[in-house]
Amino acid sequence: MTLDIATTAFLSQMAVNSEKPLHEMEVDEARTVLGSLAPFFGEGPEMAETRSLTAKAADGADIPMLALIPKGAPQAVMVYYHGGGFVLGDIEQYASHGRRLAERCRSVVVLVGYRKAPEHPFPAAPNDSWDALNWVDQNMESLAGARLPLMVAGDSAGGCLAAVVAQRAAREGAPQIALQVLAYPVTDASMSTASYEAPENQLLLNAPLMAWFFDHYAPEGVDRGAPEISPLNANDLSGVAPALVLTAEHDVLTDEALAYADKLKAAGVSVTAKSFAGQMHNFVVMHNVLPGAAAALDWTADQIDEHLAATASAASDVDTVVVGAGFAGLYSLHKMRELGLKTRVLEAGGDVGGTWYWNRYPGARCDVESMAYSYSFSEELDQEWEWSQRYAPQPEILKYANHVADKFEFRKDISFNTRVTKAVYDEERSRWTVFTDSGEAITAQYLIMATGVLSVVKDIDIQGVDQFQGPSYVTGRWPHEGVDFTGKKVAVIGTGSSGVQAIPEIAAQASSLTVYQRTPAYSSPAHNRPLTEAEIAERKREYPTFRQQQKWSSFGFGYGDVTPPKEAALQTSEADRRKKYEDAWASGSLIALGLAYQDVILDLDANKTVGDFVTEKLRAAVKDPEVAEKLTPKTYPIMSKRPCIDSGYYEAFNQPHVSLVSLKETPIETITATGVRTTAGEESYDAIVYATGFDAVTGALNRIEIRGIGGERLKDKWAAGARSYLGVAVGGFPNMFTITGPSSPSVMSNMMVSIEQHVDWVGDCIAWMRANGIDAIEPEADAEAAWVAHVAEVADRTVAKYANSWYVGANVPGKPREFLAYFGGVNTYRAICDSIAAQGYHGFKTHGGALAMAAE
Ligand code: NA7
Repeated sequence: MTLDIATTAFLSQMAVNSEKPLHEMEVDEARTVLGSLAPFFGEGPEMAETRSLTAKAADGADIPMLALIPKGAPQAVMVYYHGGGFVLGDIEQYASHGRRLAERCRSVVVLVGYRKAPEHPFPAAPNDSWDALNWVDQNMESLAGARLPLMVAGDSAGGCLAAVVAQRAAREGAPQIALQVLAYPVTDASMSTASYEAPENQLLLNAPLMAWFFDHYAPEGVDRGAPEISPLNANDLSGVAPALVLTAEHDVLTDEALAYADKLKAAGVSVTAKSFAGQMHNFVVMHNVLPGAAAALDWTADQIDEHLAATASAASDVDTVVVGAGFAGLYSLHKMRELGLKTRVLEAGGDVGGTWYWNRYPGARCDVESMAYSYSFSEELDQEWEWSQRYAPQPEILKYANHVADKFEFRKDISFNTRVTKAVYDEERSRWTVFTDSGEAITAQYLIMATGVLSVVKDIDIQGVDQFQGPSYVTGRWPHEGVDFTGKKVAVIGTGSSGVQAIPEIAAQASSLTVYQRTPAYSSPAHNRPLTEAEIAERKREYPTFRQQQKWSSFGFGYGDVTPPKEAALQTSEADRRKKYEDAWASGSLIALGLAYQDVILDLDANKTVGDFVTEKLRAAVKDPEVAEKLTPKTYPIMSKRPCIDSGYYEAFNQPHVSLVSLKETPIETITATGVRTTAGEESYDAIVYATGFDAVTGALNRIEIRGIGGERLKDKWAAGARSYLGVAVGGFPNMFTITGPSSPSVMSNMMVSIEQHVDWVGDCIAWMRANGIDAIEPEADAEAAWVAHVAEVADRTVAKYANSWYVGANVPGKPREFLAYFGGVNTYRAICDSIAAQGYHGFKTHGGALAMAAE
């Protein structure tokens, strides 16, 4: 026998505690014993709403029901019949299983309290089941808010009832059943299959217990072979609803369940059947003790999703689904429209803007100059839009995103407040099915993941975060209405770019500000200022040349990175070096110091000359030497973590109401109800701001259940590191394109330039596929492996390896350590991508069409 270990342990415990078998008990006693198993079913998730309902049976009796309404928009309604041999079990015992089904299958689950034997023998149970089903069908809109697909489901005896009502619905032409979900259903009361004989199947359910059930349910004189008791005996199963049939390897009911699946199939019904290895009868509901229950639930939910998607209306088919309506998503939509492809954009936020929609904290702005951090694809747009400042603040960048969306009428193809939960690739049809939290399933040939690289806020890994009674804020999810800190005592935790930008602005409002710093940042002044009309006019005049310049520069800025530095810091006199660093400092550019000399990011000694220069500057800016000392980075080379540019960051600490706590000296023990407790003691606050960063680059992709060829999950493929080809495509996930994905220049560049480069390249690739009748494209494993190795090797040449930064995933506990971007330069990367395309997409394999290659 190959029972899984959890089942073996459970049965051993039962054996130790057992008194006598159920079938030797009186009915009431057996019901009590079964009821006592409820703790093994666990609690189940919280629902949006639970409703006790009553349907009327044809004979006037009440049929109690429990409707479990999950959070989020449901995709279907499931009428569920519990197991228990028509004698035992009730809707209360099944409530936790129902809640799990409701949440995982995104369905309103209605548990039916059909009348049980022996008080109410056959046909009470199937009649009540039928009446309840019709009640739900007629009241669906009040239950689920809309007319949704209707499913019937059940386990064991409940599986029998589900099968029976599905047959009847087919016979009578209504109600329309989208799917029947049968867990080890009773389908044959003869109890004569081989499953009944096998000694290893006599677990929880056996022939004496089944006989005891049937004796109560269908006592002498009742024809147990009738299809209403033994649905396997139905003559004609054509037109019956599609079925999912799941069975346990060690269950007396397995053979009859599979025989029913086969008979349905033979009648032309679509059936998906699965036998769960190492499992026994009843396993699907025993969530607290048997991991097999979770596996069965996952399988059921996935099958339901896929089945409902397959039957979804043709209106849900498009050429391309784009996930995200930030700058990458908007430009992807534009490109797809240029190619004449029908496209849907799905966006979790309430409007366009991505990063700039969510990050509304005070001081938020981009570290790339606005005239460079903007689209280049439309000369008209370049000429008509006016930036007010060198580094425009977040509201202005968001306004720009809105302007672009209006100008190109993007919104009509975007669904807002719609989060993509899952995407599944069907290799036979070369299509993706994309599932959303609003219950929609959309199929598309191409899937463009424009999900952003800094879009998932990192879980705050500080103890006690939930305990604080006052308001707390996360920079990456700032309230739309803004926050007024006037007169408030505020704590800010985190001193990366977000903290560095927010701290001076919060300090300007708060009566007291304490900054909790784990690792000091290297920051230089942004020298932000309003743009003059002359500057704007000149840049606009130069735009055509400037945009080209950006594309072929090393960071995509187009200023300061067009010509690579030739000199080495270590071969330059100290006086010349200082002059260069002073110029870089005065320039207010994010990259000027790093690009001052060619060896700054390659050589630790050269790097130290820049680090020392910045330290000297900060010590000059900060009046209190003790505070300056704390603010001085000592544990990593400059540029190995993302540098910052600021507007008065160091100077903020000169104000008497601003203080700094070094968490290296006094770590946080916990957040408390009133404030923050470090090893030095507790401090109370009116508000806490977390500027603790993001699950960068891979976070958004890994949070979606993405399944490629053979059902492989992207997050499994990436468990040890994000493997892709060029950061834009992933082997095993055909026709999925990741805009600014891991191992592309992305965060090591001006995102706008990298976004446009990726989207243009993807557009060209799709156009090429269509011109050649190619259905699908994906990287070859060798090409992918070589690219991953190259990206690592390039990063390894730099000082980046010396820091525990988000660049290498070190900020998220458990994340694999790897450099998440290509450090070889935007220009080099563009040349590589162009060359690969010119060679007929070298390193990719294709499916379908004249040029179809190896994999066919
Ligand atoms: P960052 O750069 O990841 O900064 C997060 C900050 O929060 C950083 O100082 C972290 O210290 C600190 N942090 C994170 N977790 C903790 C805990 N548990 N305790 C104390 N301090 C913590 O995120 P940002 O939002 O500032 O910037 C992200 C990027 O957005 C930025 O680089 C730009 O590209 C735009 P640590 O350094 O990990 O010791």
